[in-house]
Amino acid sequence: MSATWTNEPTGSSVLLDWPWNATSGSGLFNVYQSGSIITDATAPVSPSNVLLQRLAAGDRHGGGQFDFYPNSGGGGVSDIFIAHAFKVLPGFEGLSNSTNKLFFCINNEAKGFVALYGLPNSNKVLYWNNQNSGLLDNSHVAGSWGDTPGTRWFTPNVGNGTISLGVWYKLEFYWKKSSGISSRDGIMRMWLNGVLISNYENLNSGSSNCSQYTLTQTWDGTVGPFANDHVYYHDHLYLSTGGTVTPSPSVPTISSFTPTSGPVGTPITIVGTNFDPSPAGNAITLNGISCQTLGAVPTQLNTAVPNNGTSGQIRVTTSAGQALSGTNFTVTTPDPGGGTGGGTGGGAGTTTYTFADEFSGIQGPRWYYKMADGTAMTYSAGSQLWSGSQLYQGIWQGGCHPGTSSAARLDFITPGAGSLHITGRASDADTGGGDGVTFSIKKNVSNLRSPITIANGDSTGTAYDETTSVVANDYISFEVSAGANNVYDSTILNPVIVYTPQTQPAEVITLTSTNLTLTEFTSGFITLTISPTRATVSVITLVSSSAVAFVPATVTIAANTSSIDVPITAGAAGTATVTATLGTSTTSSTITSTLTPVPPDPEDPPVVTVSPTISAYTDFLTIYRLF
Ligand SMILES: [Ca+2]
Ligand SMILES: [Ca+2]
Ligand SMILES: [Ca+2]
Repeated sequence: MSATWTNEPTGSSVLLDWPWNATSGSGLFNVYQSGSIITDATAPVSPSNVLLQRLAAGDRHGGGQFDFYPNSGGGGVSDIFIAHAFKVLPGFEGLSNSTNKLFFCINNEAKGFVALYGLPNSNKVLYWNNQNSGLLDNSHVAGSWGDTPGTRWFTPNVGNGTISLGVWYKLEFYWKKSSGISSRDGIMRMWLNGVLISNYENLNSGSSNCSQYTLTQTWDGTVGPFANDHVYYHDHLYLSTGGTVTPSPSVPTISSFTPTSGPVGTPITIVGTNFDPSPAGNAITLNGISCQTLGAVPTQLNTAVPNNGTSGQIRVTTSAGQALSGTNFTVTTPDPGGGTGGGTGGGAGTTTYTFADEFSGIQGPRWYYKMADGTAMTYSAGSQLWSGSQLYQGIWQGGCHPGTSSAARLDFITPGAGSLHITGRASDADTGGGDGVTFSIKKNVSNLRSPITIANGDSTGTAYDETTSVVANDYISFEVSAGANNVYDSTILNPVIVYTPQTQPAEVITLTSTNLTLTEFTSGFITLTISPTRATVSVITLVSSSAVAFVPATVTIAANTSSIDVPITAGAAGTATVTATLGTSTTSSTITSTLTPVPPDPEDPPVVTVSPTISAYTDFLTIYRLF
């Protein structure tokens, strides 16, 4: 793996490592002998030479074209990693069709490209377009929109792909073909400055190899007029292939959850893969409503129905991507009487942890088997015993034995903020002799109650019953120490801990969105605003009432962010309503598509406003002409 390009698949073979000290060479062709090498000391990868690529004000075509044919004698490559350090200079407006191409990754079925998508003088976001004339069907892919089958746009579905002007970026891109012409196992990933922003692993990418990389701003598409030069600096270009894609898949999956229904406060266990082992690394929503992550291991998450919870799908978002449950969790009206849930330690939302039942040969996720200084004990499956380093020091199901000078220590890690109710009884389990033990219960090192002295022969022992407020990852330690000697010091250890999550404040969300009027077959944005902002990402579902307006299926408002620009593409003239929904909150926009103005006098220079789809089709014809 390259030290500069940290997301390059391991074991890749370098195809091109080009610092832009020249505009061509090593198989890189400067098709129109355009561009120039200048210096920029701030270039991040291979200063200070950079390629200056310019699309001059008023140009309708051009901007230069630089081609590379990977494994040109051997039929291309089945996967390609493209790393690229670039900067877009201030003054850049963007083209009227929103499609500011950066580079192409091409195979026989598609002429795909990465674009800085966005209307002139508004935010530009790194999108992928799998430009093709219907050979590929990606209509199943959430986070994409466009033709079925055919060309679609793929939005950043993991992170923020917004580009600022005048700032250097390190973009990493990975593409892998599908195993068959209609297979859905192609991959497209993008990282911006090392952070994953797009991760699609279920693509119909076509079954032919990538045969061409092209750096160009327009590639023969006809673009509308713009007032300022569009200038890109390219510091470095790096292409490789054939590496092992790891970790793959890193995107979380949800295989099941239990229970499948319950009232507000009901604990939910989510089973799946690739969850973040840190609770804070998993954002959980139920029907779009944020839930607390109460516990996390890679294959299991614990949460509870929030106070304002409503029935719907469960979504888990990690740094690697999102998983959405295939079925709904149903929020029921609570049973006012005792009902079936009225047993001991009850109350909606509580979770009971019984050590004697949950003893296992694995450290965590709740119970940890330690020596007094916190060092982990070692498990023997044959004897089902955790052993410390000192003679007889150990913990087993329902009991423990101290070492000569180091206690046996059982830790319980708190799953989240709330309170713990801790009960049990400490007593002697071996009345054969010795001087007894001391039994302590501590919270984060400090005694939670005064230590219990258990004399040898005290098989009745002393009950404990403690309640304490906690935050996530507070730990409770049950420690048994030997006294003057550790003979006959086996001790009963049977704590039961009832965890009650902190009540979550009811969340009231207001969504608002703007209306938009567009000329038919052009694109624009509506602004979707959320109030108040939320500490977690908000995945908002979008629906258009008709083919007058095309919208992405979902958009994601980043944590602590108040709004997002939602791309809208107008279809044939008419009016559509776009509805945005998050949980029980909803808003609507009116999208008006108007007829294209009467064409100008044929003697005037043509003014062509091109939709992404028509542009895509034009490009598609062009590439087939080139072939
Ligand atoms: Ca350079
Ligand atoms: Ca003793
Ligand atoms: Ca004893």
